[in-house]
Amino acid sequence: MAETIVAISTPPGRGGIGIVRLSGPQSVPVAMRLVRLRGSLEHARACLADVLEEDPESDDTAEADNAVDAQDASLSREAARSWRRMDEALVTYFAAPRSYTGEDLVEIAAHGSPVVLEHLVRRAMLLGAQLAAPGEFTQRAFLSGRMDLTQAEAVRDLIEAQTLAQARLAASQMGGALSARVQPIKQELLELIALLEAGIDFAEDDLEVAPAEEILRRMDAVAEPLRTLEATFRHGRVLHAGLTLAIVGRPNAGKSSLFNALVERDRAIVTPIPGTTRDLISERIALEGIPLELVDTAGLRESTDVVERLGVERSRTALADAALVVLVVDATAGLHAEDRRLLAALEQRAAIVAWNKCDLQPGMKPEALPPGMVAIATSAVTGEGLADLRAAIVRLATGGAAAEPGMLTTLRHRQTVADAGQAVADARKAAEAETPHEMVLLDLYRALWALDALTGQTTTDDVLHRIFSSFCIGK
Ligand SMILES: Nc1nc2c(ncn2[C@@H]2O[C@H](COP(=O)(O)OP(=O)(O)OP(=O)(O)O)[C@@H](O)[C@H]2O)c(=O)[nH]1
Ligand SMILES: [Mg+2]
Repeated sequence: MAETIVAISTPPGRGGIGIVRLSGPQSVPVAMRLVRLRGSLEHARACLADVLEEDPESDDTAEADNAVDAQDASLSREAARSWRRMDEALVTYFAAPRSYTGEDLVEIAAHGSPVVLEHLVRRAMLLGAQLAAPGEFTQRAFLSGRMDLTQAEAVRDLIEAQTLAQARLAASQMGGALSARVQPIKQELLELIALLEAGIDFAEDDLEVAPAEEILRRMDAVAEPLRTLEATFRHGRVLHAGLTLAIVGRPNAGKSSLFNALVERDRAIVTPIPGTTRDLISERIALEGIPLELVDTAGLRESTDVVERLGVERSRTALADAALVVLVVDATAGLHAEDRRLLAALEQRAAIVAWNKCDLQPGMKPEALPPGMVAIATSAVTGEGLADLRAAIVRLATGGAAAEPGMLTTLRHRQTVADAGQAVADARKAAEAETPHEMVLLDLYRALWALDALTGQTTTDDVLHRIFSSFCIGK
């Protein structure tokens, strides 16, 4: 039988309310010894209760009856003891299988005092409950079939979301958006497999179950949506994980001014003196829900000043590390040799040129830039071009792909879909070469296995462990 687990499900520290959660067959008997209900326990109904502390003065202090299988017996023993009330709580009971974990589940919402909550957990453990591992409640929900693996991952993503768009993305995945997208693809694949299997069964009778073109067409009907799904990773990944954007350029170009405009507060020092910024300054912002770590850097130039030289070194590291780059050029000065060097280095990277101080050079067009490099005339002072700059950053981050339901958000997702796509491509090649269908089927089963790994039907234990151990305790 499954162990009964217990954990504090609210964040560490003090708060208005703190919740201890129990799940497993012994949840109710254990909970009934932690609290005294003032009403009766009903499914999905909150019930007021007193949190109990055993009175140390009392004679009967033994915790001998750890096994709390006979609820009535233990309750009558309880009655003989003397108790002190240490808190009031709301107790909610969810009967299996209609609970988060699919098991009997009890939530005790006491006041958020770590002392009280830890006391409850300690007592539950003395009564035979096990301390829950990180993510164990959700893992049980997955194992009991309450949710598939993509939905379980989405629970973690929702908790960790930093922007509303991330939360929405996680919520739609939690609702099964990704699984719903995979389902019809899997159905097509299963039908194709069934067709080929039938062909093998009838092979002796010399019956063609389906013409070769029909089989190829059906393979394409699986491969095509897989490709489309894989392409959603481009946007899904940045929405899920965010990106770093470095603002670089020559001293005095207006990097810190643009940085302040983008973070919408006066964060970095701005002066007319070149070499004002010495160290890296970073701030998190969200553009259309995409979390961005913005890094303002020291202006790039040769310097004899030790501090400035160290700052410039850091700028170069930040420039190398960033996923996106905004190169700020002072429009009144035009392209400098240093700018040209930077442009050449940025040619293969995701970069935008901010042709800044355009308020001082009205009507001035950015100088000839490498083909494909996006340039935007901006003014950190008047705000001109900033909306365009934000839009260009979003386009650069997402590759222009729109957000859609059921996007792939993690490398694990991408890998399984890519594996499935590759297996179907192999099957197609084999079919074209008129390989016996037994061999073609091996590739198709590989594709099926990969799709099942995405939703968790065939996921190995170590992968499951990796996923659930990234959760917090109590979830
Ligand atoms: N007119 C005008 N002035 C600007 C604009 N952007 C920045 N400036 C001015 O240019 C000067 C330098 O701006 P900063 O933002 O400190 O430039 P920086 O690139 O961070 O400079 P360093 O930190 O020295 O590398 C300040 O006096 C700003 O007010 C702009 O778009 N228009
Ligand atoms: Mg600066």
